[in-house]
Order: sequence, then C-alpha cells, then structure tokens
Amino acid sequence: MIQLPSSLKVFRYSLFLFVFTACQNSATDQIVTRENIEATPQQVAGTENKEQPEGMVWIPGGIYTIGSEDKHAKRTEGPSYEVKVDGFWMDETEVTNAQFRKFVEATGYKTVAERPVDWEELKQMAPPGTLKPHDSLLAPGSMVFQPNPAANLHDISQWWAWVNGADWQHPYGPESNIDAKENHPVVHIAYEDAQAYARWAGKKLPTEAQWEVAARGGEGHQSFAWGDKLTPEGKYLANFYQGQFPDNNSAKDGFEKTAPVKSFAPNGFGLYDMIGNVWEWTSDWYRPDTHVKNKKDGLKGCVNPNGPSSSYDPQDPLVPKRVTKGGSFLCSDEYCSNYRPSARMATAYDSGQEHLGFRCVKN
Ligand SMILES: [Ca+2]
Ligand SMILES: [Ca+2]
Repeated sequence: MIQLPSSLKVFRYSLFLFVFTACQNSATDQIVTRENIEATPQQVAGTENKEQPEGMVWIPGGIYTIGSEDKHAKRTEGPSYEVKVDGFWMDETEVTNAQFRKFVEATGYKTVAERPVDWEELKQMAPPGTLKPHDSLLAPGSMVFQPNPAANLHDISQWWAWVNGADWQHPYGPESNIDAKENHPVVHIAYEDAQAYARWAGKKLPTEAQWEVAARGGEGHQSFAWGDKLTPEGKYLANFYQGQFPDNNSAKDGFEKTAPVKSFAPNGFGLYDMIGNVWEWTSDWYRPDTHVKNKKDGLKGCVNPNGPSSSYDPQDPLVPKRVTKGGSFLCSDEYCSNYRPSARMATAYDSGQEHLGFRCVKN
C-alpha cells in the first residue's frame, strides 16, 4: 500500500480553467415565469403512454425546490430555490457490478483505474518544474478506505490510501474480488468511465438538479430524503456509517461496506439507495457558489439547470471537479453527514474511489 502524497492529485488531474460561470440551462432563450409554468410535481401525469425502459422509473417534470439552508446543511448547499425540470427516466438502482460487466464484455472498456498514467501526457498539465513521481505512483490503481484511528478529522490521508491494482473488479486491491457482489454497486468509477457506460446504454448522467429532485422522492423539502429525522423510530433507512469514524464502524444498519442494491426501501419515486451506499456522479461541474448564482437568476434562469460552465473548488483549484451526490457507506454523523439530498461533494473528474459509483437517466 502506498500512501497518496497530495502532489499526486496534481499529477493526475488536468489544469483548472478559471472561467467566470453562469447558471446554464438547456433553454436559455426561453423566458419562463411562474404564470407560464403550469406543471407542478402534483399536476404532471405519471407514466401513462410512456414505454418504461427496463430498470428505470419516471420522475415527473415540474417545479421543485432544491438546495438547503437547514441546520444540517453546509454553506455550499444553500440557499434553497426553485428549479423547473422536465420529466425524465432514472435508473432505479446504482449501476451494479453485473450491469457494468455487461458493458465491459460488450466493449472491452478499461476504466481509468485500470490504466497506467502516461507521464509525458500528464506533465503537460502539471505545474512547471513538477518532477516525475515514482513509477509505482503511475501504475494503475485507485483510492481504498483504510480505517486507521485518526488523530483529527481534517486530514483524509489518515483513512484513504492509494492502492495499486485496486479497480472495479478488485475493490480493496489486487487480492480482492467481486465474486459475491454482482448485485452491489460498481465502484472505483471515474467520471469518464460513468460517461462511457451511459453512452453505451443510450443514457446520460443526471444533472445535479435532476439528481436532487429525484432523491427527494416527491415528498417535499425536508432535511433527509424521508423526513426530518435521520433514523425515525431508530430505523436505518439507508446504508451509511454508524459508530466512531473512521476506525470503529458498528454497522448498525447491517452493512460495513457496500450493500446489495435494493437492501433498503425505495423513495417515493421508486428509486433505491439514492442516499448512501455509494456516492453518485452528476454531470455538473462543481462550484461552491452554484446555488447562490442560480437563486439570483430566479426560476426563469433555472429551467433544466445543468451547472456552471467550468469547475472551481477553492480548496483545490487546479483540479477540475464534478458534483457527486448522496453520500456513501462512509458518511457518518461524526464526520460529513452527507446522507442528505442537498449534500454535494466536489470530486476530481478522474478520481475512482471505493465508495463512488453512479446511475443514469434518459429523457
Ligand atoms: Ca453501513
Ligand atoms: Ca447512492
């Protein structure tokens, strides 16, 4: 196991382009007002006259509130505001190992984690003067959770390690396998891997707005997808982390790592594991101020919003990042509490991790 030096992140990621961004949407010329938007989640018809794609459920179009300013929310999750989204189909579960295997068998696709890093190509994107890292750091691999006692919760290198040979078929490293995990979500998936699968399947990755609307299950605007309590009547409704983070996972919800999809009840739209299990890619670039900008634009500017035109994470400005949503089996109330629909993570576009997967949508 090789601890990941922070500099490796820079080696593996391309340079960030500092571009002022706007709330972009797919209908920028269309003036939309409260008056001419008649559809609401309640008013939109269901799936009648639509042919249901296998394994997908219909998310009705309408005006929805996303973002949050409640006591659980981080600053980048707010403010809350209204968006209009058209109806769309969404995979009812995270993409599973079995589903991803079909794609790989049909196409011969190799994921980012399975490819060696081309230093000649990468150094063009690294800061001038960057020295070539040791060959072992350019070998194929991915980030694996290593539950050591942590002195503080601000240094993620205490519980994440770069492991050569870790990939979707070897989630914990070269000696591991997914033999009994066909129905678990596929992990160690970088953004381009998710995109490649989506293209092959004739689908797309969801926008952040689509994802959050879907995760709320049509049940209104609440802290958690299922209400205002994390564990109503002591019940665990998603796969997240219980116990002391990061080295004493009590797995009270029944799962220490990933769970088979559909281990928990679906939300109001019939979607499983939107919250927890594994983080899910969206197609939006990350910016901390996306919601501030969108709210300023008002509803007329936020019809099918699809994120800013480029990425900016002030913590890590050289690395282009997409928004990931939903939290994972590693989200703990002691640490990140990202098991909420409004929670949003900035994730490096070429990052595969043990707790990162995806699902697709179709219009
Ligand atoms: Ca768990
Ligand atoms: Ca999930």
